[in-house]
Amino acid sequence: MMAGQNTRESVVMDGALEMVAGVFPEVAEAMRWELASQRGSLKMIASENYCSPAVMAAMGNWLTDKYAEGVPYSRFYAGCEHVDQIEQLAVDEVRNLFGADFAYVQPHSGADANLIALWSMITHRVQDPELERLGLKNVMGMSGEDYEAIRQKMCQTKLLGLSLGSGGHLTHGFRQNVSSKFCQAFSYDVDPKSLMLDYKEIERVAKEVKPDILLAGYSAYSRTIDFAKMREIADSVGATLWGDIAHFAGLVAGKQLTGNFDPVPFCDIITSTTHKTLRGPRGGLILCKKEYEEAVKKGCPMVIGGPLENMIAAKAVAFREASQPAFVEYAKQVIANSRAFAERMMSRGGVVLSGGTDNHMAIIDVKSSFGLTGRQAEIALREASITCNRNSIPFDAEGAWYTSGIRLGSPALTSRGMKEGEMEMIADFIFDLLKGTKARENSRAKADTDPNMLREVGENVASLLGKFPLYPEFEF
Ligand code: DSN
Repeated sequence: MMAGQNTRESVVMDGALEMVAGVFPEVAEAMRWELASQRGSLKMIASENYCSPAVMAAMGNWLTDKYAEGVPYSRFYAGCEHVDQIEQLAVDEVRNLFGADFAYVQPHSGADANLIALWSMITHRVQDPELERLGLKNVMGMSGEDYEAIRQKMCQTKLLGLSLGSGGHLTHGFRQNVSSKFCQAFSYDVDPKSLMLDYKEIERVAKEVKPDILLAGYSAYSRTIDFAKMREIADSVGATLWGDIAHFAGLVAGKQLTGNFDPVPFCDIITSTTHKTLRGPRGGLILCKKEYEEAVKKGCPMVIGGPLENMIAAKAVAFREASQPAFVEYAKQVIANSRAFAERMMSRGGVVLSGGTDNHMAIIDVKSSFGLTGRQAEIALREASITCNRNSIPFDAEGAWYTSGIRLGSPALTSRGMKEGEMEMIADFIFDLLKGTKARENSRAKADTDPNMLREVGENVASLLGKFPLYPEFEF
């Protein structure tokens, strides 16, 4: 579809903006600017993507007006026939997509999904056997003392996950996140030399900690996870295995992570977002083995007040899109693009953590490559319309605010149609720009880029973007 045509998508979205403008013009104006900004920059935030106009249309409509606490065909409100149908379609589609026993599509975000999953696992391991011992069906009939004893025991549950510094997520037991407040959180690190997961070390830590729950997943790590090995480690200490696939769900759905790297056959419970490599609306998702179904299904009211059926409709559309053969090609290209970028960056002398990538992201140590903090690099790149995020690297001396690294992802650029050649060009843009940027004395935030370099890279970025229009269906 060429830009400039009066497309169906254009009519719908432009009409929507006009309606918004009729009520609150400044909001509509900012929405138009945001589109212009996304069109006019290279989006390399590894956790972002572009969903389809069909996904957008499914989330912005009257479905938002329906309350539907409960699960399909078992709700606390009347009039749920149609949202029941939509939610069930989403559940069936995603179960088929991943080959999971059970799917729960209500979490509003990955963090919600993680909270629900964590409490479900704790419930399954501690509360359920205790209830059985007491001959009770649920906590309703329990004495206060019994409940307090169970609660205390639940809070002693041990969770072992990848540390935040090594690329784990806040919700994996970080001390300032609620996940570390209702259980005991422990962590393992990547190997200090290779900066990769070291399964022998994970096993050693697991034997020492004896976790009830072993977590495999990351937010900033550029390699794959061997889930078969993680299962072995979990089994060796009797732990439940939790996979957080928020970042790479699209690579699993797109059949690029198979065999030992496919989390589904090995994990008891899997959490994800739906908007990263999976290219759906913002939201969360849980997949699990049959035995966790009853606990997970109580995500509302355990964590969430009520499902957002408009977002669930959009998830259903995205799951259907991810089930198409074209999505396999997409996922394959995401990895090929990430590799092409990392290899080119390294060939120029940039330091890419762990010496490359096997997934959708590469993390550059900008401190040792360019003498910059992540914050300085992030700001300099944005000046040239390259959007990425600073990220701490393992054992980072610059801390989590300034950082020594930047994380660069290929999912959004791949959605825009870019291939290996473009990714190599982009690696050159980034290398040249950061090489031409000097940190200001005594500042970890400010830096100055050679104006000629900034202009040249900015022009090159604009020229490249011109060949890959974003949302050409929208003629505004
Ligand atoms: N904020 C997401 C990311 O950027 O990886 C994780 O929640």
